[in-house]
Amino acid sequence: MGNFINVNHYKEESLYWIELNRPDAYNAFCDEMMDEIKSALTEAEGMKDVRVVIFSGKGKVFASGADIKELNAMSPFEALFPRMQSLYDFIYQFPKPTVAVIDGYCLGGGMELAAACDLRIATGRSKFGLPECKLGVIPGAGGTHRLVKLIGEAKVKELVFLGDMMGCTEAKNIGFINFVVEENELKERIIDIAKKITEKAPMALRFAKQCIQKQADIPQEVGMLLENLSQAYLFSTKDKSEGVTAFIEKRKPFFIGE
Ligand code: CO8
Repeated sequence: MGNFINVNHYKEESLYWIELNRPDAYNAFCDEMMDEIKSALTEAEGMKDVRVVIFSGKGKVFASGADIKELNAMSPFEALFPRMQSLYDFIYQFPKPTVAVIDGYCLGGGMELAAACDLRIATGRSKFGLPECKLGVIPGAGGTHRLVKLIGEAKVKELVFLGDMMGCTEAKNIGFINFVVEENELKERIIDIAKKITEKAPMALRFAKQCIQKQADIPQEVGMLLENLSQAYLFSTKDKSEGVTAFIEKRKPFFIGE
């Protein structure tokens, strides 16, 4: 595993942790940090025994968004091919389950990164918001698209137009946060949740993720066909035989991801 400056990354059993590590800048995303996240993800993708990738933030912040100090140096041409948007697309399409663990501020690009993950866990003191229009820019890394699918047009417009932060209870009520967790139980609860994912067949999770994500963009009959084709493929996997056999034999399945 390479050593990065802006990101801590390590593997613990089948979990791969990516911790945003610029606490002095409230974990704002500088270019190097985004490159490091991409490299860490590429490493996690290649490790067969990694089953879940977990994003967290060092200190009492998840992430405060793009590094505002870099924005004035960015040209319109660079903004046309934004690193952040392409990184978050990579995260959204990532073949393994991803979980964002939020403890503290989750703003702008931080909220968009969380939206690109499959599940979100947050502490009660966390705060969420999309303050980009105060800076003269928009949430340009899935905030006007992926996030709208997740929490709806009206709520995204409210967050963008007013620029106010919302608390964790509201974020849970609108379906952005899956689990609210006490700060002192955070690590334990993350591991409990992640372990439940690791007990499932990896290929089944991968196909389920693709089917679920594509549904909103395709007609129902095409979605059903995608579901059928995915299922037919899964019926040819060793893990499907193992899962069914383990149930019949009343034991835990041992999945190998094939
Ligand atoms: N970028 C750079 N530095 C930051 C950022 C940031 N996003 N947020 C905080 N910091 C730094 C501060 O400058 C400060 O550093 P220093 O001590 O050196 O002055 C340190 O972190 C602590 O910040 P504060 O003193 O402001 O701490 P507070 O507790 O008073 O406030 C807040 C915390 C509310 C989080 C406040 O810092 C804040 O409002 N931050 C900015 C949040 C924001 O506007 N985020 C959106 C950024 S834009 C974005 O994400 C998408 C842009 C799309 C670009 C697309 C390109 C193509």
